[in-house]
Amino acid sequence: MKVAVVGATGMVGEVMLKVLEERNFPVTELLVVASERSVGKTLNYKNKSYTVISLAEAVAANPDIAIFSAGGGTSLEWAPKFAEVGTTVIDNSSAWRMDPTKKLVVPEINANELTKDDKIIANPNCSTIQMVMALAPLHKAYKMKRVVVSTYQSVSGTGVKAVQQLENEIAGVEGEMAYPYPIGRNALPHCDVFEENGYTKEEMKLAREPQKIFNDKSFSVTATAVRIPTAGGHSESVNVEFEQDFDLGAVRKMLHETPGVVVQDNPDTNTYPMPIYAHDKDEVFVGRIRRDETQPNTLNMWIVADNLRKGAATNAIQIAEYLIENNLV
Ligand code: A2P
Ligand code: 11C
Repeated sequence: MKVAVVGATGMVGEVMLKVLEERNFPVTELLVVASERSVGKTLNYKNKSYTVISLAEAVAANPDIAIFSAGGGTSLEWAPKFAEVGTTVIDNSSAWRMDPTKKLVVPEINANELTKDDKIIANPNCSTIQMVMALAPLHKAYKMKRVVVSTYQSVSGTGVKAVQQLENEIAGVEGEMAYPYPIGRNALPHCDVFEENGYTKEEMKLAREPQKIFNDKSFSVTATAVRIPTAGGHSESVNVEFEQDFDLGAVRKMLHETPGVVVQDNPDTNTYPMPIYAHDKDEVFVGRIRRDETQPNTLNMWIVADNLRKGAATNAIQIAEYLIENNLV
């Protein structure tokens, strides 16, 4: 496969190259693509050096697959240009996610919807991916009615500038601010921009994307998204009410048997998911599994994943793997 990584110099792009390498993705030719600012720089992949090229050069090279993580604006402008020359684009930005003509895919859940005609495929938001990974088997068994989620999101979700802000604050040095307030020793109930309804864009992604992924509008999600001073890994407190009652043992068993999900749950040994465990892992970790004793058919869970991996790079690369395995590219 001739593969283009668009946004290769960015935080997600760097992890994409690492994950492609680790999974021994069938790359016959690699194109590393970034903005004009980075053209001519070099990046490493499998101990070889690659020179960064521009988007126009990459389109002209006609890759089989282009994996984008270069921001929504770049995707809106350039994904159609790749699609026109026959490239299949897997896009990690929010640009196409809610476009009714594009699929929004978590491979373990709905990759079977993909066809050869899908030339622009959207990767969901990181906090959505980890939540739906844990909810999918439970929704199938007990039918979700309503989800209340509060997130604890790492600064890496915002990008390099935010990671730098946290590091500067820890080191006690002045620097550029990515957030309107300090993030060290703080918690900001503010991820992405505010919308007219008083929710942030991140909260509305959590509300809307699951319905599209499950192709089901019979349940609702309400979210509060909070930025905390962790360097990597998003955590979520999830309260989910089902139509049907469940058995807690069966819930644990189902989660345990779900590919890509790891149950870490033993209060006796202080075992529960944490960002420091999830770091650099592709799985979604679930713990603190317990019944909400205040209302029927309701469950509480704590879900953690590496937002740059399963939340972004790994999920996108799993989509590409599915396309190849099923001759869809
Ligand atoms: P560059 O490094 O040249 O700015 P992050 O999300 O970590 O900030 O990374 C964003 C990625 O998207 C980087 O690789 C960045 O390249 C790339 N990028 C940003 N704007 C553009 C653009 N207009 N065209 C192509 N790539 C872009
Ligand atoms: C965050 N979820 O942690 C964001 C990062 O819609 O792809 C990714 C933004 C997106 O702030």
